Amino acid sequence: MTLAELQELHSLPFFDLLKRAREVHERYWPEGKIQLCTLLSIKTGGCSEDCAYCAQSARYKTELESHVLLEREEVMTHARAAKNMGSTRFCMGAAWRGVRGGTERFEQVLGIVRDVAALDLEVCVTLGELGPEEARQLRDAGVTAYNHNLDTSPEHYPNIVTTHTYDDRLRTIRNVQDAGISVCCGGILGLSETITDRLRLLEIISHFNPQPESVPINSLMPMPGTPLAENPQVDPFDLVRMIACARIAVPAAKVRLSAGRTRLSDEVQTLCFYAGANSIFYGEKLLTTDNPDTARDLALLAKLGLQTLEPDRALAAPVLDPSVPANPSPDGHHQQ
Ligand code: SAM
Ligand code: DTB
Ligand code: SF4
Repeated sequence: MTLAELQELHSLPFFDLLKRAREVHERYWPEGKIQLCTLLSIKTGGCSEDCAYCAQSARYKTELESHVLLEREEVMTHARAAKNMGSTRFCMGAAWRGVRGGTERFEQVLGIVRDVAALDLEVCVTLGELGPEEARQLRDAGVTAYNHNLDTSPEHYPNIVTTHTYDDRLRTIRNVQDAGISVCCGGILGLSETITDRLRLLEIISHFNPQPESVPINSLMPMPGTPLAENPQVDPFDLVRMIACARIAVPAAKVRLSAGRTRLSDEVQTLCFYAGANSIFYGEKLLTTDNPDTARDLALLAKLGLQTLEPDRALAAPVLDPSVPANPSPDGHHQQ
């Protein structure tokens, strides 16, 4: 979708936007099930990057306790617990700028991925920058999806991160797609961005070829010690509008209502589901911050009569459409 189309959508009266999003949602997701994903931080803190929202950056004095890469068995304990509580996707995050093939830590991650994949869970990892060879090795080890967020517009990105570029992020996404891994790519609301920045993000994501398999929409969790610690909470109606626009712009993707649910009422979350969100992080912790209790989530899903989605280990990156260019870059040039 173009920016102009997204702007027109976003400025519709609230109910008109919801109606449009609901129509798309029902067409693409007739069963209306919700995907449950569980997160685990396998390597926490001490990151070289300066992402202004992140408690894991080594540049900021945060209250976070860092830890090195977890042992395989410890990760497996968490993965089994996630499976037992009904999660179908296990997402592992590492506070790294990126990973290189041939290093001990990459080999360790590959071992972890193989073990988790053997549990018949969808395996998602978010390890920062990846080259083509690393992406292939992750796919061979059993990774079904790779999370790499663009977070905001290319125009606002340099105000949030200076240690890597938007193009670096796009390059990793291309490498992941070329390896045949599904891409999970979304953003954060609450980074002092404009509505145009939010819609630019959706414009770029909607032009991916293939479109991402999932689009996480995070609301900033303000982390003490980071530059954005005092940012105000996002207006819940703006969050619902963003979810609705994401549903329309990337219709076949799971739109994940991600960080920030602890600050949302059941009623606002319900509006998000109505507008097209069909995935949540499930379990009491995100990477380093809190997430709602599982009992509260299950009670809400039951109240709404929403069923949960089964795992899809065969998940492949959606087939590339040869009639459209591969990931046009934000300035209109094509990526290599
Ligand atoms: N280091 C890897 C990377 O940057 O891609 C993976 C981990 S990173 C923590 C994954 C994503 O979590 C970020 O891209 C961002 O969208 C989200 N995130 C991190 N801190 C957040 C916060 N305080 N509030 C909301 N979302 C956050
Ligand atoms: C995503 O978009 N959100 C998740 C996951 N992908 C890796 C991470 C949210 C992190 C929230 C802050 C924290 O727990 O540190
Ligand atoms: Fe590091 Fe990722 Fe946090 Fe940025 S978002 S500081 S790359 S862990």
